[in-house]
Amino acid sequence: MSDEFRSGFVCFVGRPNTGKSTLTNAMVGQKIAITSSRPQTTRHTIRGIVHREHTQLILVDTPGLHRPRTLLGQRLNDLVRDTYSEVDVIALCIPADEKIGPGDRWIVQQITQMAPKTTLLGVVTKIDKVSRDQVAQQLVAVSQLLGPDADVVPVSAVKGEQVEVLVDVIASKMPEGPAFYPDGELTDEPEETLMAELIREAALEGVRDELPHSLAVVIEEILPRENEKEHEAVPTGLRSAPAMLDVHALLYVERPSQKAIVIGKGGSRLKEVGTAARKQIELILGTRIYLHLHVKVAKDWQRDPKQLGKLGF
Ligand SMILES: Nc1nc2c(ncn2[C@@H]2O[C@H](COP(=O)(O)OP(=O)(O)OP(=O)(O)O)[C@@H](O)[C@H]2O)c(=O)[nH]1
Ligand SMILES: [Mg+2]
Repeated sequence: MSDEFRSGFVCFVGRPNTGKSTLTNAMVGQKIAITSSRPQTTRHTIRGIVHREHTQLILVDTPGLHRPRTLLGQRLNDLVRDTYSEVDVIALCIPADEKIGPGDRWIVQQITQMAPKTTLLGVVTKIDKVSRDQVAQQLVAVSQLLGPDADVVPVSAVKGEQVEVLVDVIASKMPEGPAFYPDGELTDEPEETLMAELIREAALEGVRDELPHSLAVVIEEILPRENEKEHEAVPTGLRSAPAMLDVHALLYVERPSQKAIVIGKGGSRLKEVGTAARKQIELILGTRIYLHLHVKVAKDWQRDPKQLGKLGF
């Protein structure tokens, strides 16, 4: 391979819960996208940047594709389709432990229709969950799905297996060109969005049924603590920041019964969510924060165009 610098965009697509965001984080080397065992965790495209000596890859993590049941679902599908035309490589993620189904075939059909010229790559995710034989079988199945021209790479983002191989394979498909982002920049997510997402991730933990889909988080206000001393500033994390921030966030749910669940008995669950989210935010941003969480009902917001607009969809 030549010494030329290569750079470009790759988007990870796939059904919900196939490990796209976990893989994005593993390749970037830091958590920038939230993950959960509930399907449809990711709700906007998230850019993660991978820096290597001769390469810069911009990863675009996308919401899982599925048959939409709400206006939110439709909007998310449209969002993913918009990314097809903007990337050099489309990487379709299929877990090693699930059979290829109509959902995967539908995605491949969409991609070949919308972006017939874009390089398509198969990624078999979660290989730590099955035997080597099963991985081999899934590689064959994905190869058959995508056709003979597509490379297929097996990875485990959780175990870190084959992650660098995937970086190399994607890099080899990128055009020659300069870096798009300065060294060390890992994402272009605004801090406010990161905070809101980490709060939503903490709130997703342990809730069931429809509730995960009904949750949305909005940061209302971020205020630096006035009487904190200058020299107490924490010099770590993504960016330098004041010693302490007061963060006011609103958690939206769709029904009063959900509000009660999220708050918990005597506010106990909300307190747990606040503690978990605060730790994550402090770790990633390197700033001490005080979280003020409030829960509000926005009736059926997933189906309501006006409310969706207010929540940024
Ligand atoms: N064992 C194992 N689990 C994994 C791996 N990658 C992801 N997972 C798990 O799979 C679940 C879904 O992971 P996500 O990364 O949130 O999946 P996603 O494709 O981004 O999901 P959506 O955003 O909903 O489309 C989580 O519980 C992850 O911990 C892996 O390599 N091995
Ligand atoms: Mg995701």
